[in-house]
Amino acid sequence: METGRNAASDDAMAADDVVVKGEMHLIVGKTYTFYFRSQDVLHCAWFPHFRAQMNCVPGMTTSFTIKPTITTKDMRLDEFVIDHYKNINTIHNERKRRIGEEEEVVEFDYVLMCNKICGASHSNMQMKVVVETEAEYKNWIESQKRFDGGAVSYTIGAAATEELAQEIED
Ligand SMILES: [Cu+2]
Repeated sequence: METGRNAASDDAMAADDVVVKGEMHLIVGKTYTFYFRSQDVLHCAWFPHFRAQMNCVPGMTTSFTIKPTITTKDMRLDEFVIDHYKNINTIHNERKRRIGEEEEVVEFDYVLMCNKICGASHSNMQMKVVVETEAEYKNWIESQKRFDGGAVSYTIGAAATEELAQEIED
């Protein structure tokens, strides 16, 4: 039974969960269904580049299904994205120089943000999203730790099998 925010630490079934902070990795071409809940107030999960958003409502579960089709690396090679980020970096670094900070180069990343003004920490509610090949995903996930501290093992092809099963069900 779920008893609170850290309930997973009391649940032996959570031992092989992989809990990561700050970014989400998705395999290109795989279908994902996200389920949303809220433990406090109304939030809104927004993937602006995927044109997908959904309210996260206390007391109920909402969801949407997406299939990312372009990797982060390929997006960074897109002419429009290159031009757009050239402009962003020009404006960004003009400001950096004006306030005496070191210049930096910002690159395109997919992002997940909260799209409801939900409270004082609203502007912290954003996360980098990396869309990558399954081989790249395997490298990344296997560099993470399981909830119980153990090593993570990922089998290439497991995601394709899951997707096939889902399409058959539909
Ligand atoms: Cu918010």
